[in-house]
Formats: sequence, structure tokens, C-alpha cells
Amino acid sequence: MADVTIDEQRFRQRFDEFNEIGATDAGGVDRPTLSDENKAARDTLVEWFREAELDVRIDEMGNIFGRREGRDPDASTVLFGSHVDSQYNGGRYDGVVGVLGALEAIEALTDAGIETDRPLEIVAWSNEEGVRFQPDMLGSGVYTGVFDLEYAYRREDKDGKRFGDELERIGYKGEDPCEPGDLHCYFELHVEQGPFLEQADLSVGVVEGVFGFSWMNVAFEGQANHAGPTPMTMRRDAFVATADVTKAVREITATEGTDLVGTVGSVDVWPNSINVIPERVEFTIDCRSYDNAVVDAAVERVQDEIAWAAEREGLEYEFEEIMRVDADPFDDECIETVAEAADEAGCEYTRLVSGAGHDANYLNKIAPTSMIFVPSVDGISHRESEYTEWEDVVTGAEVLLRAVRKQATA
Ligand code: HGY
Ligand code: MN
Ligand code: MN
Ligand code: MN
Repeated sequence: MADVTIDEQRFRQRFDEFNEIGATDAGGVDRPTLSDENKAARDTLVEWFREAELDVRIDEMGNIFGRREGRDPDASTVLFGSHVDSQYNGGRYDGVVGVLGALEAIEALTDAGIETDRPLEIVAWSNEEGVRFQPDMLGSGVYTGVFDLEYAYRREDKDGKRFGDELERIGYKGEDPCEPGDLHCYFELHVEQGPFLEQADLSVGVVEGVFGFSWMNVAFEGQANHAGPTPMTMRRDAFVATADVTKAVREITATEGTDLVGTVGSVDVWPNSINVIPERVEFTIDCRSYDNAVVDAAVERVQDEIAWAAEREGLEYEFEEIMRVDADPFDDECIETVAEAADEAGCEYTRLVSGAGHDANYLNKIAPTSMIFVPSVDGISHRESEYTEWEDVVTGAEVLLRAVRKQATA
């Protein structure tokens, strides 16, 4: 396909300029959903999408689309993209590689004067990370009908600010309905966020599916009291129960022979004072596996552990599973398209599944979907030191371009 190539220089320049937005001193980015930094990132995307002569539209969830018509006005659309919201103090590659890679691919086709039969549409999904507003993949979740719009608008951050209000505040509460178009397929380019490709010394991963996962919110309610005079036998310490459950999550997920992982990632303690027994602790549990039955069993067991820990310490507790997405294999034809694209690009690749959640989880429920992974150095992600070799990023964009072109040409 020598008739079209990725413009490495333009791609690199955009990537660096984009990651100056919300840049942190330690070399990462801090652009949480609907923050001012996220708004600046969105504004830049809209400007670049327009410069690429794409029809830009913003839907009710703030998902940003850039569209290029094909030769056949009745043909269904090849959609491809990712997200640009980041973790708090996250990495420069997570999501951004997929959105700027999609922009670079569509612009390279336009520059080469290559038309496609099908329309092409690139997308930046809102709130993929779910760190400020739970749950994650909210923009693609509403688009695919997993969540309804009002539910999403009501989601609150820790300061009680609502998603819908913040979306309006930054000027991205679009008019267009947040619902699927006539999709032919969906592709997403993303960094692997794990160690496998680097360990295997491979430059591309053909993604066959994504882990299923559960996000749970738990609260233990005990009794604050003075840390000095209160006898140990008279305490109702919410943090002790939290520690018990955290240990139990590690025991449950340490079982050999499963891919099950579990994380207690966010913990808030009240009153959080050195000489006061913790009265209330709110924390999160994230459990994942490629086997849905394994996730189900882990969620059951976690709930038992929470009840036992509360009973031992004489606490009240609240439990809410705020999100549960099943592992579903991606579409065989799209998987083969990515494999063929990688072959033709001359890449060393393998097939794998993703432990990280992606918007592709949800797109896969309404359209044939697959993903392209590129290696994460030291398997690191969701950290400022997240890094992928630039030549791997370019290779990923090249494979994306080829896969899109294959599916867009009838
Ligand atoms: O949780 C995830 O895997 C994704 O980064 N939202
Ligand atoms: Mn991501
Ligand atoms: Mn992420
Ligand atoms: Mn993700």
C-alpha cells in the first residue's frame, strides 16, 4: 500500500503539542474528564478535525466525531477512535495514540487522494477513564445503549458536581443524539498497558477481546473515638474492616490458574486524623477476568468478605456494584482484518486479549469490532512514566490505516 503513508512528522508534532495540554512536571498529563485541561484538549481536537476537512459533530455526551463521506452514500460507516480524557497524573499515550492515530490515518488517505466506498468517522469518546465520574466508558456506554443519558448526566464527582453540568460548563453538551449511526465496524488503536508485547519482542497485538470487569463501591460505618483512652475491645474501626477486605481481595485473586485480578484502588477515610479511630471508610474494588463466571464468583465472594468483616468489627456497611461489563470476544472478520493489515505492514504480531477496559468493549455489542495494540515499555500505564517507542506508535497507526481501508472498500 505504498500509495499512502503515515506522515510521521505531522503525527509526532501533533502528539507532542497535544500532550503539552495538562502536562505534569514528571512527564505525564493531568486531563481528567470535563476539566479545563480536558476542554483545551477537546478544542484542539475539533480544530485539527476541521483542518483535516472532516465534518465535526458533538453529541449529547460530548463525544466528538469527525466524518469523511465515501463514494457510496448508502454504505454503513467505518468508525475508529479512542479517548483523550486521562487518569489524574496519567500517561501521554493512553487513549491519545488511538485518537491522533485515527486522525493521522484519515488525513493520510485524504492527502493521498484515496477515496473509500464507505464513509469514515473518527471519534474521541467522553469519560473513558471513569476516574472523576464513575463508571468508565460512559460516553461510549450511552452511545451503545448500555447507560441512558439522564443516568450519565446525574453522575457526580467527589465534589458533588454533575457530569451534565460540567459538560455544559466546558461547552461540549452537544445537540446531536448520542446514539449509534449505521455502523459497518469499529477499530481502536491503543497502547497495550501490559508487559506482554514487549516481553515477546513484538510490535503489534491483534486484540481478540477484552476482560469482563466489575467496579464496586463499598462503605464501612463504625464509630469515631479517641485513639488513646478507647480500649481495643470497645472499638468499631472502619479501617480495620477495610484492611481485612483488601487482604481478602488479594487472597481471592491470588488463586493459581485463573487470570482473575482485583484492586482496591481508591480509599477515603473519615475523619482521617492520626488520633481518631476511623468512623467511615469508602473504597472501591475492581475485579476482572476474561471468564465472566470467574468475575461473577469473585464478586459473590467479595460480598461475603465484606459482610464478615463488618460483623467482626460491629459495623454497618453499604455495597454497590456500579458497573459490570462482560467479556465478549471481538468479531472474527475484524480480527482477521487487523491481522492481515499487520502482515501487510510487515509487523511481527500476536493475538491477545486486553486486561484494560476500552470503549471497544461497548462498541463490540453493536458492531463488529477489533483493536490494535502497540507495546508499553516495562508494561507501565496509568502512570506518568507510561511510554511507547514512537516507531511502535507509527506502526500502530499504519496498521489502523490499512485495516480501516480494507473494511471501507467494498
Ligand atoms: O479501567 C480501565 O481499564 C480503563 O482504563 N478505563
Ligand atoms: Mn485508554
Ligand atoms: Mn486508561
Ligand atoms: Mn481504557
